Amino acid sequence: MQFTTGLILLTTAASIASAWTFLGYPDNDAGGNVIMSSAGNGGSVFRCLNFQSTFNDQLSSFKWDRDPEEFCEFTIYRDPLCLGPRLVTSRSVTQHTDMTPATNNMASSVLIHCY
Ligand SMILES: [Ca+2]
Repeated sequence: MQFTTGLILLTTAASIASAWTFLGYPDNDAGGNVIMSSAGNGGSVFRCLNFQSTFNDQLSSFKWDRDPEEFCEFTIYRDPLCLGPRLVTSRSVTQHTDMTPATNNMASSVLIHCY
């Protein structure tokens, strides 16, 4: 009986695609081709993602999703290597947002932190 329950739990866990996903777009309302796509499995993560040089200073909107059971946050930075001013940061489970006029076309990197 306990063995069967364990199998069901494993199957359920495997069906969860990712603990978090971040998608970046060059236009508002998730418009244009994706310029940043990253996902991870949670646990302890401290990962800085630089936009490719082609897409530097292009970000106009993004989609963030995370598993409600994972404690993950993201921070979008103005400069590469997750340096410089923080443009957006959140621990929300989902956030689909346009950049503000003050932060549009400025992003160079994204920090993902799960703990
Ligand atoms: Ca843009």
